[in-house]
Amino acid sequence: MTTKTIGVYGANGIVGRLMLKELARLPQAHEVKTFGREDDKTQKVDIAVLCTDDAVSAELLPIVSAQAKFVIDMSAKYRQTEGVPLVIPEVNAAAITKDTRLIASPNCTITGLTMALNALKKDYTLQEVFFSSYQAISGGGKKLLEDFANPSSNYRANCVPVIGSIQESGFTSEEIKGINEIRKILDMPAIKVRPHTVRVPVEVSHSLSATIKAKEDFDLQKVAALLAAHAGIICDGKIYTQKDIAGRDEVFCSRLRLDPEDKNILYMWVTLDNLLKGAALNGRQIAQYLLEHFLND
Ligand code: 2RA
Repeated sequence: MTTKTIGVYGANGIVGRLMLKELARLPQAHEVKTFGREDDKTQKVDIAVLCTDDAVSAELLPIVSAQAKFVIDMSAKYRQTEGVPLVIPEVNAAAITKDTRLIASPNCTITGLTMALNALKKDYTLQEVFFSSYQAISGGGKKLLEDFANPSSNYRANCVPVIGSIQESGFTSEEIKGINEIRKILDMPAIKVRPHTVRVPVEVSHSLSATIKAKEDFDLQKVAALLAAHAGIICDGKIYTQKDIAGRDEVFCSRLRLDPEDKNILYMWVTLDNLLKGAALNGRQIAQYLLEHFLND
């Protein structure tokens, strides 16, 4: 493969910095250019990676897409746009076709749970998933981390059950993203998703407690085997906390158990590094897929 050019926009943010580290892990070295606010963004690149917020991604997209063969957007801006694949490579890389130009990377909150559901979906008819999230401060970006550093921050020694903005329905924007993104990635528009999202005083890594209902009764051994066999998931009987796995690439599924009265209801605890598999690592894996399948000359 000839050397390709990858442009990273927003390289000074939390995800942007990690993206540069991730791109350095590609199996083949490529030229990586960084673009700050003031830089000329009309240079040609093979892949543009937008590590920017929704508003900046919207501003940049028309400019960079005129110069780039592919654009990977890490923001939420285009995740629900018709025709834009929302991709976790271990789950639905095939949603990227030769005609795709823009790919969205999902919300860190649901990435791990969606991978677990994908593993289970192979053998079970999934109907419903309830989850409560325990989300790290770093998910809220640099500003929230700065706020958290302040001893009087409301996020210190506290759990805050509002992430994003509260909508007319009473759900937050974060919860609505969770419903829509799980459905889109798994291509299961009818699955019921019942979310509750909470910010906890942890700097890195998100956890979710999930309760999953299938049409069939679950077999716990089979569930553990399906999860362990799925690319990117560790399920080995140990219990994983946010502190244990910060800095790790994988999604960790633990505390598997069945409801004592209804064997078609499974409980689990899902933990992942929100900045890695929840963001920069997932974006790098999308770039790697593009390089291997569409830019491999
Ligand atoms: C959060 N999931 O943790 C969001 C960030 N993308 O705030």
